Amino acid sequence: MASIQETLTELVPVKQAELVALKKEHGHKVIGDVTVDQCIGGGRDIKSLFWETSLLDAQEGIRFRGYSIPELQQKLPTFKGPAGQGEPTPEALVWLMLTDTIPTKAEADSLTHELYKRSEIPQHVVALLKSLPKSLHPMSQLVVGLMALQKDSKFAAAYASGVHKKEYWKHTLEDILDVWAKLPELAALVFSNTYKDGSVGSKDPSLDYSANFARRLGYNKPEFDELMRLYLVIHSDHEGGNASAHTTHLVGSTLSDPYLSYSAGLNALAGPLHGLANQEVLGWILDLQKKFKAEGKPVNKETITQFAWETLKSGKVIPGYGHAVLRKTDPRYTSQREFALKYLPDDELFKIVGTIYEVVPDVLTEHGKTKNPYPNVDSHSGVLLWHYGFKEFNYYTVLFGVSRALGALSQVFWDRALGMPLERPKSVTSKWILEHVNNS
Ligand code: CMX
Repeated sequence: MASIQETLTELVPVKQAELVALKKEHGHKVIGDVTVDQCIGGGRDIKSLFWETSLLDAQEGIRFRGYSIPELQQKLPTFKGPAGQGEPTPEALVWLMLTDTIPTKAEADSLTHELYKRSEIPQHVVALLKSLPKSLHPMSQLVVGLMALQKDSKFAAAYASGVHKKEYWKHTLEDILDVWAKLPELAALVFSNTYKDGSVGSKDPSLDYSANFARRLGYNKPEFDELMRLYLVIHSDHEGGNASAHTTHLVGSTLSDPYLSYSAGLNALAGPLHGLANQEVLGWILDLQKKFKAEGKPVNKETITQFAWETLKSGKVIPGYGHAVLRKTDPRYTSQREFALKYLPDDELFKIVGTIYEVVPDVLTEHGKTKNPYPNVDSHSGVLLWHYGFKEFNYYTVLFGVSRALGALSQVFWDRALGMPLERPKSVTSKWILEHVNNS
């Protein structure tokens, strides 16, 4: 069986030739226009990014290399065996995102083994993380740790020694495998430093990426391992325009190595309109529960509606709802709901999430601003973690950060393999816009 490195060595020239042909035959054709609204409105829907690993449809949601989440659940290998014996593993998804092919169980397992081998964290990084104040947000701690790991970047070393540009992708792949391998370790250290005594649980070579991450965090329950697999799969990639993926791609386009590129992506993920919504949702649910308990009222459709309006009237967003691209319920929300129905149907917070879903879309529609009143991925993840006793919700975005690396860096691999150029779109001033529209 070919390793991931051997598989990609065969594939890279094929994909390079395909891209050359695409450019030669279709390079001059128009795929979109840009309006003034789009220019000053965050570039919504402007087709100007090249992203191979996934594609987002506004109605249908995300597809990874053409496969929807339910299709991944039917086709990708699991920890126990072939597809269908539980949640797919993130390693299997990574193989798919990198190679455009559904892996066999043996191929997915070889990637598990490859990552396990590379997972050690150097002592200087452990010491650095221990020196950080517990009050530093876990996302900031994760970024500090990843930046410190950059000392060992194989791409940066190869570049400094003058390697030919045709070889960039090989060194990039080395870094990417290292980053994927070490991120759960870093994340577990951040968790323990922030909430525990600095020590992490032990890992086991017979387990997969997700179960080992769970053990490092102190969780030892097969059901929680399944949740971790689902979580890491569904948060991994959401095409190229989201802030964390785009930032990673942009920074990578300067030939910053994968450590530098993904640290930048993590900083984008840490914003409340993006990945921080993961923690904000749980805070919002707990606040509403606390408020109505204190007032002696039940949490039901009426009180949730009241709380949602209070949030909107105080000039805040309802976290976990809305999306820049999606115009329907996020299938990542649906897959988490199905997990909850299977494993925790009677959980109190899960039921509240369900009731929120029954009322908030109507509230947001009546409010009249939000283009998409439906839930996104972040509206469900927190209650699943909470159910298993994972209550440190300031940390939740770190889990998102471990997952998003899988998609964003799979694309960085192809950016280097396909020789993608420095990203440099054109900006214009308001004066330029006025002159342009008046003269056209
Ligand atoms: N609650 C209240 N208002 C909302 C809203 C929400 N959940 N979602 C959008 N709006 C508002 C916007 O703030 C905007 O208001 P202004 O015109 O006053 O600026 C208006 O509706 C139009 O926004 P939009 O075009 O529908 O949405 P955007 O593409 O600008 O923003 C997003 C998308 C996700 C940032 C926004 O829906 C939001 O803030 N949601 C809550 C935060 C959240 O859940 N983020 C996580 C997204 C998923 C992820 O990246 O992890």
